[in-house]
Amino acid sequence: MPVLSLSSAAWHFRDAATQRWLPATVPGCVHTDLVAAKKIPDPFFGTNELGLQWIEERDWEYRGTFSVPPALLSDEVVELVADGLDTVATVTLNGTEVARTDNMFVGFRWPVKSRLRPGRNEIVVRFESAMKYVRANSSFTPPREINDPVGGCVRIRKQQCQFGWDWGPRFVTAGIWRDLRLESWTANRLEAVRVTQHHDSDGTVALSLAPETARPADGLTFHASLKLAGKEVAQAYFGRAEAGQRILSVKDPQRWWPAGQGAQPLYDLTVTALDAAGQARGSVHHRIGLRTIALDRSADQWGECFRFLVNGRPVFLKGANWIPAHSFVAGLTRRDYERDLRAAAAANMNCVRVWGGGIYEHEAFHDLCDELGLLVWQDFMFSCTLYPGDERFLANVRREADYQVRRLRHRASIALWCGNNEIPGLNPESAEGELKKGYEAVFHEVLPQAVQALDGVTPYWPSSPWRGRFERSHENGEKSGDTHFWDVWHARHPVKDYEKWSFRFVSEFGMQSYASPETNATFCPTHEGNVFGPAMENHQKNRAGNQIILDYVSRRYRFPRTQKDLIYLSQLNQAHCMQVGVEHYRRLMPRCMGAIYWQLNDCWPVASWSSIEFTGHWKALHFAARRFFAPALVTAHVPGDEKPTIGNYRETTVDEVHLYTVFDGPAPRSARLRWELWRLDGRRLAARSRAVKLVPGESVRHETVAVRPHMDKHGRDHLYVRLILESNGETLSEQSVFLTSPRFLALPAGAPRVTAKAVSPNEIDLTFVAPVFLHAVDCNVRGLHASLSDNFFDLYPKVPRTIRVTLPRPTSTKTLLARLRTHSLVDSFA
Ligand code: BMA
Repeated sequence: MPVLSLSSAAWHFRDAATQRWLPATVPGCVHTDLVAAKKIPDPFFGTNELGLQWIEERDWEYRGTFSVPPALLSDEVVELVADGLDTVATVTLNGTEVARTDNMFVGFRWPVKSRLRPGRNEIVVRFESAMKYVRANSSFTPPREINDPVGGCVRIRKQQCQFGWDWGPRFVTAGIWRDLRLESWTANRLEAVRVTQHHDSDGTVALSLAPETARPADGLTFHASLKLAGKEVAQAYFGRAEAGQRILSVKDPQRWWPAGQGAQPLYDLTVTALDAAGQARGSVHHRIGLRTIALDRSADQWGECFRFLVNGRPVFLKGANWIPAHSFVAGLTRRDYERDLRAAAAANMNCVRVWGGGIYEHEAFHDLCDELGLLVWQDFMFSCTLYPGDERFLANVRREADYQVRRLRHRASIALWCGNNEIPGLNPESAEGELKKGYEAVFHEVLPQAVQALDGVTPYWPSSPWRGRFERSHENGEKSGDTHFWDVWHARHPVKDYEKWSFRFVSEFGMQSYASPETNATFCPTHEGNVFGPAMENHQKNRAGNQIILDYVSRRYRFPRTQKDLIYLSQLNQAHCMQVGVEHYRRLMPRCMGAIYWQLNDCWPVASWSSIEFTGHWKALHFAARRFFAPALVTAHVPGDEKPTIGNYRETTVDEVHLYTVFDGPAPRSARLRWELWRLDGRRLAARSRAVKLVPGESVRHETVAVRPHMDKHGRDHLYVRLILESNGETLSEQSVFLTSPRFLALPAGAPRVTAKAVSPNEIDLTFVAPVFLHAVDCNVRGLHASLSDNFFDLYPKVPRTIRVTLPRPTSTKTLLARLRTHSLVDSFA
């Protein structure tokens, strides 16, 4: 079918109140176009955000001129297709209005043949200020939400976090944010194909195919072909009468699995509509994975389970929450998603939650999730506040849900449709009449109906968190549903409180840290880089953020020497908190079947809960995540705690260390569990090892190490326990356990000896050997844009540790060693 992309048209834009047109990019948005035209400075730099708020108050016009080839006009229908307009737009073609839109999350298709002419044409898209729209539609006033600085941004179906969030700036933009094109066809057009999989008991997978056409499909036949790695494995012709029935059958199917459970084979399905003369009337191509996904909520000994079954196998979901990859999402491509999604998979994650205050992500995002085996918990884009429920709004939501469900339902990685983020926390059930009705209508009628009618297989869950009814006590989170746990961080509870609760599934919990000095330098000149100064404060969007970081850092570490050390400690603290949470949730398996921390990525350079900085730099947390999400994990539960008594005397209730293995690999394996008790000055006091069997889905407590006698004799400030899980000489998992807060530890000073060995022009192995125990060694290779296979690791006395450094360009070992700086916890205060 002929297509004319309008991205390559000659585009200009202007403030609608002025006459001056400037060059524009489509897809794009007004902020990035203003930057490109040098009309505004870098919006992320310093406090520039504050001076750019005028942009949201203006109306903006985009004008494109393009030439229509006569062939396009010879078809019966020509449609203008807009995959995304942000947001209140009036579209005009050659001077005549085509349509008005008010939903950024819907793709549109308008017949425009009569308005086009051969040769030169002009399209104008005028965007009304979203702020004006919000004010004009003031009949609905939601109860104020903390992340809605505007008040009422929910009246418009637009990426909510553009209005500001507790990790994101306020840039209420406008623009043609996704692809825009002309498509022409005659007689009929195949629009979509609904694919339903049937996994039969003999192992065969059958696909039923339901084509959806622009006009009634009278007289059409369809051809379906399924290929794996370019080789056809099934094909068939079918008629309208067989639509929705089993069309293709795959005898020896290769199943798609989430990362860590198996491979991700993707089959190419192509369905073509043919008319009586055999002429193609449109074709749809999907890459699909053969798998079943179910949300199991059956009754069990604890209440009601909440676990995902993939191909019938229970899978513990390990992952992080995903926010928009950039403050300006317009025109993002695969490259923009690849870095962080690959990093998620590299950190042993098998899932991401697309959080409901952002956007429905780009096809490229979902391609990558399918390829990498990252299950997607897909929120609908509603978050943290109550929404209108009038007919006009509901119709708009219905259109949006229809569009998005049809767009994404075939994806191998789509595991769940979730109605919203955190709205039940605002007590919609006890809200005033209209608010309550609106809530019920959107999340218990319109959205589930769309999922049921258009997908029919993927489960729907009304909110995250949700328990099957309106209630959100921690006690009930131990029985059913999913939980967001923010006692640690927002309520400043002790980190140990993670271990207080036996939740069924935890879809949010988090701890902030500062981004690295390198990332901060991208928006802040060093002399203005004080974390409490105006530029850095503007890049800390949680009002209490700095205090809370300092609070938790001070509970665990000594007063840092420099701001760099503070940044390092904030990252160690964040990694520690998430480790405590995740390892607890994993030890609880199978009672708990998911741990999704807040948050994977950033949309600009900022202090936040992310494990990957905006620049792609991995924080200590991301390296820790790779360890605590490893399929075979050795983990310790240390019952008791150290607390100050009156007079600030330290008292501990710690007596024992309980050693567990947790395993969620696909097949059993044998391993050896070792522990060693060491004095920090280098004397080994005790050691033990035992053979263990790692069984999929099992968390097993193997050993109790009685540490109290050693604590009494040597003092807990002088001890650490080293844990190792190994198999055939390979370390599967390893960590150090302290019996007091690290700030009290008598850490020996020392630096590692480093040797380098080139493995390939772009890869160098670094081997570290330290004379003494060093905690959380941070290796920094300045300016080389290197990626490290591990970092923030412990070195044990005289035990070599090798990491691989991958460099974007060929680099000599000499250059690398010259750039390398290492420091460890002891250096942050010594
Ligand atoms: C959550 C999220 C976000 C927020 C985060 C940190 O509950 O859903 O709204 O950014 O906490 O406060």
